[in-house]
Amino acid sequence: MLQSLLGRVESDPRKGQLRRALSNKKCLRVLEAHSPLSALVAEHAAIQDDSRGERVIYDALWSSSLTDSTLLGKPDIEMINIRNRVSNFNDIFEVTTTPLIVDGDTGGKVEHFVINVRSLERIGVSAVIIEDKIGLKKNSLLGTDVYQQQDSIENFCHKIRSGKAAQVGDDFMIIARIESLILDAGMEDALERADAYVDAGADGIMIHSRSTTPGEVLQFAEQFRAKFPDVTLVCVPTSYAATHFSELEDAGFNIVIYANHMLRSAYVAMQRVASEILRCGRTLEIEPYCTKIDEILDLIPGTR
Ligand code: SPV
Ligand code: MG
Repeated sequence: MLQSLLGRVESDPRKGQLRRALSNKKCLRVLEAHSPLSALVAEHAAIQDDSRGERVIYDALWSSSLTDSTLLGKPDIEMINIRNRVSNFNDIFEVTTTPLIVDGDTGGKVEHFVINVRSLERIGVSAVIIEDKIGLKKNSLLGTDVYQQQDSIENFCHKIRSGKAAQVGDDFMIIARIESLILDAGMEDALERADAYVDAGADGIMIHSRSTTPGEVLQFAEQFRAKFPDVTLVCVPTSYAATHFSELEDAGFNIVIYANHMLRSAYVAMQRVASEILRCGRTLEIEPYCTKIDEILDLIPGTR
């Protein structure tokens, strides 16, 4: 029984691809995908960067709690939990080969988290990121405008340790997300938590910020790197959007997540089209904002 479970977990090549990419590249680019179609768009996006002499692609996909919830018309309060999202992950896996990093919210109850770790690992997810909050989770970018509570270091370390003990193979990663800067608990608190979470077995640290400038995450990266030269460091530059990838890469980040941009961009297009059809009384005017019918019919193999 255990043998067959181990066989299934270890036979999925996608899962280990994230660790391989991390050992081959200084820093990975990760794009949010909320559906198989958005995942396909992300997987096919590529540019030639002559200044770096490389073909630039997204190395992994991010399944965001914010966009998965928003897509279903629900608030980002951990109501659409990991188990509700698994079928979406599977649908994405059916049509792509890019590794997936899952936003695991707070990880929930430890007893639930350990089961979810195994489920994610079994279906081929490469990593889960859990944030150190408890109680009713609200989106981090709301900061202190809403009531949000940070977990104790002790509790969160227990969750990390339990998750690591639950996974079957070596490839799956559990990344601990620190919310100290989001909740104005300060840099010292963030660094103390990073120490403790790495010590508890976290495979990486995500430092989140809602500042519109990168100063605090760059400061965190400098101090973290001095102590942990090799531990995976992750950031999500949604609010400090003017900061270039190369600046974060040079600061020592290993994963940069563009966390919600596929859904936000699709939403703008849908709003425009919905109101313009009403305004114009026909669809001719919005054609330039739509994929051509021939293109959509050719997009997915097997449609014709
Ligand atoms: C998400 O994408 O759901 C995240 C990142 O958790 S943030 O929205 O910035 O909290
Ligand atoms: Mg989230």
